[in-house]
Amino acid sequence: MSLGVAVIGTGVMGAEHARVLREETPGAHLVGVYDADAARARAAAAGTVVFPDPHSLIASDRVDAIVVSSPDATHATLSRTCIELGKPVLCEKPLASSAAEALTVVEAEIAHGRRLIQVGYMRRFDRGYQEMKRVREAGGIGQPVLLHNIHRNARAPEWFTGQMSITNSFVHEIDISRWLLGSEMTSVQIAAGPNEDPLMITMQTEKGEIVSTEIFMNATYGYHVHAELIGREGTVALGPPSFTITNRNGAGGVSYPENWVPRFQDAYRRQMSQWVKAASGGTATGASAWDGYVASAIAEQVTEALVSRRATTLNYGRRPAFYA
Ligand code: ISE
Repeated sequence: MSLGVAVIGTGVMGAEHARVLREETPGAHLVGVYDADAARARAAAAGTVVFPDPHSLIASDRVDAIVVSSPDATHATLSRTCIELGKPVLCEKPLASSAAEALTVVEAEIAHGRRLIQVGYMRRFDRGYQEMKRVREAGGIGQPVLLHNIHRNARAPEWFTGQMSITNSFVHEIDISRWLLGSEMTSVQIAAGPNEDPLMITMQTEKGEIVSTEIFMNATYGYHVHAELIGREGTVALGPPSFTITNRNGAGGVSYPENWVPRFQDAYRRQMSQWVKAASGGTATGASAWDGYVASAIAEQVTEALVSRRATTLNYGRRPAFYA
């Protein structure tokens, strides 16, 4: 039986999720969408239903599962409504706008008694990151000591602040670093360039590993995400970001996309397929509500460290047995 999925919010990511559901997801079909902008909703719906509001979409008998890709501030409330109706959710990152709000989703899910939330930290489905994790787990680089992350956007709107670089962009490194290393982060230190761009964030894990992350929102040349994991016996890093190398005007090299959608297209597709399998009765494989909470809780404390410029101990509690 095909899983009926509907998408709330059809901006850049929601429109892509709707397209992936229509064209590239076996075992599921797009039932319809909701967006505050009716023209945008119609375009993403591509002939399926345009719901008049998020609540009728969630409650519809035809909708078995929901993708939440509306503005960040709405994620937690919509996720909780889906939990109340017992419907699986793929919620775009971040899970909530604050740690306290993210915790309400965790608590609602635990009270419901079944895992319904997956948070869209799609890098976990990127083949490069998966290979890095496999190599580490197989002992291929010995004991990990350092993880270098680079996260560059071509440009951000003028109103984008250092705090937003943390809650909107750096949350990816929080999640992928925990996942790659299988370690929890215990402390953070931050340095900021002019106008808080770039940021250099250094975390340390419970095992003493160092995690360095450059966040640069106006790198101009393109969207570029890179990671290198250093162990006592070797290193493993992501490969080049493009499949081809171009030579032109006396220079040669790889190409960079304008934003994250082309860079992580394959990861988004694999994330959707595996979420659909889990929502149809399989086992969840992506970031849980707990992982979403931890990313938001750390991000919140990093934004405080950005203001105080002090080295900070990170606190976010222990993983409940429900998420073991
Ligand atoms: C954006 O919101 C995303 O989620 C992208 O994955 C990230 O790389 C980018 O920096 C964010 O602004």
